[in-house]
Amino acid sequence: MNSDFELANKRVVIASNRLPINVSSKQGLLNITPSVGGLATGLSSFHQGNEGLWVGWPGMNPGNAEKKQELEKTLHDKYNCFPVYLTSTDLKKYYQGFSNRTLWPLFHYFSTYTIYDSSEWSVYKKVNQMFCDRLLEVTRPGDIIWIHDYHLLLLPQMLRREIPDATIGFFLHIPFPSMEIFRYLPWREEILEGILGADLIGFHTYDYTRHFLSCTLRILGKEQVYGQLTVDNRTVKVDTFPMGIDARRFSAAASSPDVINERKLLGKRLKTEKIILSVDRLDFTKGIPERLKAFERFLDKYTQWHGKITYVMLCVPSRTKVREYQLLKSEIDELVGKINGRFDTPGWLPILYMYRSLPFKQLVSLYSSADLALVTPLRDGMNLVAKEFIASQVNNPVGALVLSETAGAASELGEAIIVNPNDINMMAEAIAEGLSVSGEDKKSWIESMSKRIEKYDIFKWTEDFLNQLCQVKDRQELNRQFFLSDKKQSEMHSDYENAGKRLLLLDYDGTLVPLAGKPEQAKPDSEIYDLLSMLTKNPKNTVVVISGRDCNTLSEWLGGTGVNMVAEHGTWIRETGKPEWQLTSGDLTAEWKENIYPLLEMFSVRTPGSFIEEKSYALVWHYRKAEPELGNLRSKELADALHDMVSGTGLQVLRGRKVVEVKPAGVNKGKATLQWLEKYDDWDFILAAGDDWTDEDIFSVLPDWAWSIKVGFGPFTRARFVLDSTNKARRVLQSLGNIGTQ
Ligand code: ADQ
Repeated sequence: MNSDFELANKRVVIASNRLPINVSSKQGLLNITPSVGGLATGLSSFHQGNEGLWVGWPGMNPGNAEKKQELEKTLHDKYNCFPVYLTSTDLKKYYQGFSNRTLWPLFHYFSTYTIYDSSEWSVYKKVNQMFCDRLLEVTRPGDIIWIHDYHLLLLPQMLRREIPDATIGFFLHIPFPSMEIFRYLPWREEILEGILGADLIGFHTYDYTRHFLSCTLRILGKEQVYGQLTVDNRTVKVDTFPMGIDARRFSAAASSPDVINERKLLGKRLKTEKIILSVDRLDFTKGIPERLKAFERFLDKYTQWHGKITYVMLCVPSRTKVREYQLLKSEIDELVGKINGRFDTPGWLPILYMYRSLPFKQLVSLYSSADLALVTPLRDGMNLVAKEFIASQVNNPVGALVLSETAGAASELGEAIIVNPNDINMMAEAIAEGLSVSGEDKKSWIESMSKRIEKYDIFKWTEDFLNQLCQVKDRQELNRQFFLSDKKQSEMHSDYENAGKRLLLLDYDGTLVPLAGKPEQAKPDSEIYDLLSMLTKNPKNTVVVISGRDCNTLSEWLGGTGVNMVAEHGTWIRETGKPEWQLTSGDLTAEWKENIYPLLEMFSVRTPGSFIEEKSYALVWHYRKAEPELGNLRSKELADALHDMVSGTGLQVLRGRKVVEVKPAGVNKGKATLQWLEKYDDWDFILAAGDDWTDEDIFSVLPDWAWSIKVGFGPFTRARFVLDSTNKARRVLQSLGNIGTQ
């Protein structure tokens, strides 16, 4: 499927907390500067080359309507941006509060820093709604809406409610934590449902993707198939997109005359043999105190480097109004003072600490002058600094990179010197290694990493994400064609009405009644009882409930409705009006059960919540009530073990919805269906409905013209049509039943 053409015709509207520019006011005049931070620097390059829009907080709230208008005009005309204005309370509770005191620490595994405050949550919801309202104003049909990051986790669902067929992508720039951490959130369901409003959900690494899918399964009970989930009637895709940078911009700048000049000035000013560099936003996730301690340990041990190196530590101020950040700033100031105080000599200062943002050229001059970069966050979604440093290595000799294993970038930049950022000794040794490594080694490491960074740059990353988003929309469109539309239903009605001999083959669990935790809880309610009775009363109808259930249960539950019944996936049959159940095959045995039972028992003991159901000619292991991931894993193990045991015995192992079943191989719902089909050769209406893999056997033996319906949405089926719930299946049957009575 190629979606390039479609993409080329679409406008991309980005929504993120901050616009890529920051507006402030100096003596009544607007001052506009680029925003700092991974998302803004990364996506700005894309935005500048695209006709699209960007919606977000501009960094200030102009006092009066006239100034607002002036700012909006400038933002729109010069930058294609639309502001969302936040009040000081919004900023306090939504931004400093829920975003940065709840989500940011929790998602970076700092659960002890995490504050749970319901008033902050309320404002978070309100601000997400403000973004939604703004997007509704500025978007037009056909736009691609691309929502970014943890500040706007509820926005995809809010927009989906307003524009059900919108194309919505969501990308998270920070880690998605494991289920064990995420479950701490009191609003975990709302957050997951909020994100699932998107059509495509992207993360930097496979681990984050895996964690998200594990949370949607364990918290919302949503099963995934190849990273695809079904939300209402929509297919939602979850995938990994490691974010790139505008690599050429960095390499070109590093060789430009301006930067060469900057480098010379820097060399003169620093007068040092080697430069060690770190560049971070000042944030507790970046591991700055740990890194300073490692640098101190290095100076203690490797005295031969005294006087020959300078550690340039560049920190950009961030979230300065949040208390934890203020405390961290004091801690860093003290550590720098202590280390410089311990080791400095006249003419040598070990650490040059800059607490500010630097213009692009100066930043690149630092990157390209450094002999060693220290990128050692305690946790980081990706970390673009590591990539920017590598892209700027145009000089000879090139620099070395020490990189934390807990930065998303580590999964792509394996040639770096990888460290555990909590291990001070390991980091001190890595600094020593990075300074001494041969030029040749460094060159080959940097070359390999540069190639990767150039290949998957920000443009490729964006294209990849947006193309996949269009493909998901194409797939949704394709799936929609299989939905039993109103038009198709009217066709079905007239087929039914004109038919003299109708066969209705209906599965029970998951088709007529919703799946229940325990088999005995899925008793027919009065509606289904009345519905079946109504259908069977019509003399033109032959109604067959064809189920995996045992004979007793079916007799007890459905005996009074007048339906024909097929039990145990086709092992037994009981025709309407006949008192006895008949075996469909003469050569069935049950002795094998005593050999298989102990294995199922062992799995039941090891899997809390699972249990065994014994039927006359089948054994079933149920795990619907088990913890979903454990249940899935155990079911695969059990099916493997059973396959080995039953090979050559005439038995078959079936993996159905939350069950593993062993039964005679020659028996299945398809064979039972054939018996009904062959009863008459002049059926002129056939309808079959089922939800499970076992029902695919029914669909596969039906004539092409039969109305076959898969209940519940799944990626693969042989049925011609799909209905998304038992409720809808009932409504369809009800409408047929009504025809007969009119
Ligand atoms: P950040 O946490 O902001 O981003 P990072 O990816 O390192 O982290 O990006 C920082 C950006 O700010 C870089 O582009 C860098 O050049 C710039 N920068 C830092 N200090 C600077 C300074 N003093 N002067 C000028 N520029 C400076 C979040 C996530 C990351 C993820 C990105 C992108 O936390 O894990 O990589 O988004 O998804």
